[in-house]
Amino acid sequence: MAKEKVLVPDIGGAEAAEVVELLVAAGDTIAIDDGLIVLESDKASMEIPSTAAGEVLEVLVKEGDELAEGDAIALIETADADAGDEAADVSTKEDAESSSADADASSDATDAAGASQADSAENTASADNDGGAADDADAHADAGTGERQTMRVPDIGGADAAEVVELLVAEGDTIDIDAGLVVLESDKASMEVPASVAGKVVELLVKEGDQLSEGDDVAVIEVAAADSSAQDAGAAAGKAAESGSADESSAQDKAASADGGKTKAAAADADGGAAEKTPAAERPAADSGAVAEAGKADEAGANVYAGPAVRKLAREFAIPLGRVSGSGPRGRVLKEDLHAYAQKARKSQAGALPAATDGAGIPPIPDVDFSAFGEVEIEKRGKLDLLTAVNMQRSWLNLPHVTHFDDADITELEAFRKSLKAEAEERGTRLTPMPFLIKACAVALREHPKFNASLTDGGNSLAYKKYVHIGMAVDTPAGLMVPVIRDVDRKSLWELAAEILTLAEKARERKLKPDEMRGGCFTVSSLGGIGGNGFTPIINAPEVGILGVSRAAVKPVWDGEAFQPRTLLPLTLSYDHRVINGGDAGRFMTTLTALISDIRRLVM
Ligand code: CAO
Repeated sequence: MAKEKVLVPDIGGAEAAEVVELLVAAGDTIAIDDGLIVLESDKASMEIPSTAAGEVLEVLVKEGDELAEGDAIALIETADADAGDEAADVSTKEDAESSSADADASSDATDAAGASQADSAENTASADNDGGAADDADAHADAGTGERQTMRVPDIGGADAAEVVELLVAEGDTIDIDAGLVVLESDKASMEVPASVAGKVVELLVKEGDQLSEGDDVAVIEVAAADSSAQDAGAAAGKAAESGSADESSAQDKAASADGGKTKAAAADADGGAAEKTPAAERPAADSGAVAEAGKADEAGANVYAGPAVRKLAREFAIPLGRVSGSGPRGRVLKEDLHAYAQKARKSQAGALPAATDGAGIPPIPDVDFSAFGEVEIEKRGKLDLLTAVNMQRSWLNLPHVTHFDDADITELEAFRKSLKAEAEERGTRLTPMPFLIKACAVALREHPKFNASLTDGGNSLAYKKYVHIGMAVDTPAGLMVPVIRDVDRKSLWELAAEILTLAEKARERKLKPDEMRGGCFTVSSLGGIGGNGFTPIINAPEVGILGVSRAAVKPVWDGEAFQPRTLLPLTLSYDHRVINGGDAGRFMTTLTALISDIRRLVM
């Protein structure tokens, strides 16, 4: 068995890159090319593949370490000792030198083969000095009059293609040299394609979802007049990109043969570095300051200084990168900054909505500074209000709501109710339509037990309740409350009338006990005393139905011979379509309206 140390290959010209993720642990068995760690520089995050197969004896780095080319990552006990010591020994400790020599060979090869590419990478500043080298015909052909340049995809770490996952600029944007144009993601790395010139984006040649390969056109930039040095360098980059694939492949070949095929990553990562190598490290402070400033105003984060991994994380959690202040060098946004932002956002919502929105995958509605349009007064929302919001949104997002509309003829009910007004007063109560409606619902629920059920067992079973407890929505100054009237089917209209009054009063005075708000099977929400022709109530999950009651009105109803003035009560039934079908709802409402229209049926 031989031991082999896997080293950091060329990392695209970056002096150092941070270990942001360990992909293996001691004891793991890995194959050649399996990712060992993820490194992130200020321009790219890349998975560093293993050059050996076998068992990981030791991981020699930890998250947060800054690594440079040639640093040791892991010690592998190679599986195929028989393959010959020669191959296995290439990267052993003793041979670390030869390994870095390989890396050098690879980068030499790159330099030699793609000189203009490498030059352009390094020499934004020196382009003036060796302008002759940069000013070749290709560069000018690409730059046209010298004012426009096409930015192309550099070497993408050996991947055949990478997907455009984010556009960082739009046509018309004015950008600095080195500003990211798009973020590309292959199965091994995520990287920004930076602009090698400053200027105006006149044409964006790609869209999200496009698959790009090395040398593909990304955008056309109208070079800023003052940016002549950048222009030269950019021209060189343009040329590099054009000549890149041939040069690179020969570079890779050379490097591969030099080290027995083990420096695939190194050669690949020698990198379209052309553009990448340039400036993050060399960018003048004023320049990055400007970028940071622009970033603040830029909600989407196009001009924000952040690495691809951070951008990816921000996308996953729908965090507007433009609003996150970066605590890294030159204002770079770090992962910790995203965590801090998310935590702050959560706190500021006082535990209100996250439960409802988390996981829904729906981008949040952005905060608006309303004071920009006129005077505003900010009032903190109460706990009850926030809790209602959470419940409403959770129900709305989880339950497929359908609402069924019908009218009940309450002409007789109203006549009967009015005839009892005096008696109600004597009893010290009030008889509104509500007790009749709640009673009718109880009878209908008994007849249609599915409406008195709830999903259980992850939706695989229905729990049919043998009791009929009905919730009643009460509008209170503090927010919406839903006390529950128990065993409605067993109570008289007078008992229900009294309980409705008591519970509504308790709700308004915030004296309801938690137990008085639990265990409902169905809810009635009446806006009849307030007004409206109809509304679609949101189901109080895990219940499967809710009845909305609107304001009754006298309307002409055709009786077959003439129009008769009848008092019609608009009813709406919202139901959970996972449990209730339209036919069920129609039958339930037919029963309910028949009961309400002829209250003698309530006692049958
Ligand atoms: N059509 C016409 N008049 C109606 C009516 C209807 N559908 N429902 C009630 N009324 C009348 C009542 O009869 C009463 O008049 P009288 O005193 O002359 O009889 C008047 O309107 C006021 O009734 P009320 O609202 O005080 O009493 P209620 O029993 O009808 O309702 C309660 C009690 C607690 C449900 C109600 O006060 C309430 O809070 N409703 C709001 C519910 C709500 O906010 N739902 C929305 C939830 S989603 O945001």
